[in-house]
Amino acid sequence: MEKRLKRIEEDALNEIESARTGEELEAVRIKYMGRKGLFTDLLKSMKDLPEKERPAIGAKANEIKGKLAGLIEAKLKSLGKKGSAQEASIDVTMPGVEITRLGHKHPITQVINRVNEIFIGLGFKVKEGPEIENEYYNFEALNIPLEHPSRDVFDTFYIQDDILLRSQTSTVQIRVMEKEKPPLQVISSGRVYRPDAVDASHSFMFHQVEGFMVDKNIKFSDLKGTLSLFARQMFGKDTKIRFRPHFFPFTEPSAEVDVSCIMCAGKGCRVCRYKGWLEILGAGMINPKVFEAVGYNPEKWTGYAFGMGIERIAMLKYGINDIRLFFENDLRFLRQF
Ligand code: 2U9
Repeated sequence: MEKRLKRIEEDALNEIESARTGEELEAVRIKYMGRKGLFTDLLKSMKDLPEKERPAIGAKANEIKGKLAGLIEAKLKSLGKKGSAQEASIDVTMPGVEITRLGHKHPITQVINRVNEIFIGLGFKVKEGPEIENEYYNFEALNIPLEHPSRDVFDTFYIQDDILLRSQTSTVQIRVMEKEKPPLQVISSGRVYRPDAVDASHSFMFHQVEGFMVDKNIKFSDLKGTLSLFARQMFGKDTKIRFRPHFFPFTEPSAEVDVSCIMCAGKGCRVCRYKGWLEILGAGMINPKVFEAVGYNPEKWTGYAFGMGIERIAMLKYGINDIRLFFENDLRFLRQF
């Protein structure tokens, strides 16, 4: 009986040792320790032993059984760890997971990129600047006097006395002019902030693109040619532009610029309120006072500047009637662009 027990132990140890999977180990466990396993057989046949030998053999059999059960459990654990490591590794023969829904750029970013692309094609450089600014860059350097209504707390977000959220991207233009010498052609875009009551056409934050060119002998006709080319590339080759006199402190003379309606080509429709024209930007010749602020000689240098609201361009281009849709992060809206 002792010999039989010894052999069972040796066989079981060998089989545990050579088992490679959890299933193989389970098979070993059932073979030796299951209800109809070899240990059960052995214990059953103890009734044939002389009574005085039974306790010692029984104890030995239970000891071996316990040892084997411990070994099987330990091996199962180590196999489990290896198994998960294998699962984590990549099976290059598996078919790939199809990506059915790709993300894409926000419509505002798409419009900014398109505007940049057009002006880059005309030799402009793209520059960025801070959204938190001071009064000098947001107002003074741009010839916006202290009494101007835009400097009021109702029209600008002040953080502290002289610290504010920029209300226009012209701040970037001033910073570039201060650092670099003409000739310059610069375009800059980004968020601007104004404490407007939010409704379908106003937001406390929106995006602007502004551009300027400074060189010798830059004329209003250069501005007209540049904006006409921009409008045709942005809205279609038959787009016309017109200039209406206006006032901005930072440009003189200044104008508001309209494009022929991109919906009805100027015939008149609901979008253009039957005028045939859509106002899309402001522009003008840079005021000599701005040149003086950045240390350029206004007798030597001339230049034009323009600015536009990106949301307005995107709303016209895509036929969107509520500015709030851009900022609600509703994927049903965003997926359409
Ligand atoms: C410098 C000098 C002048 C940028 C300009 C406008 C006219 C303009 C508005 C369009 C709609 C702002 O988003 S909006 O509300 N902008 O009408 N912006 S000229 O003039 C500059 C810029 C930089 C150094």
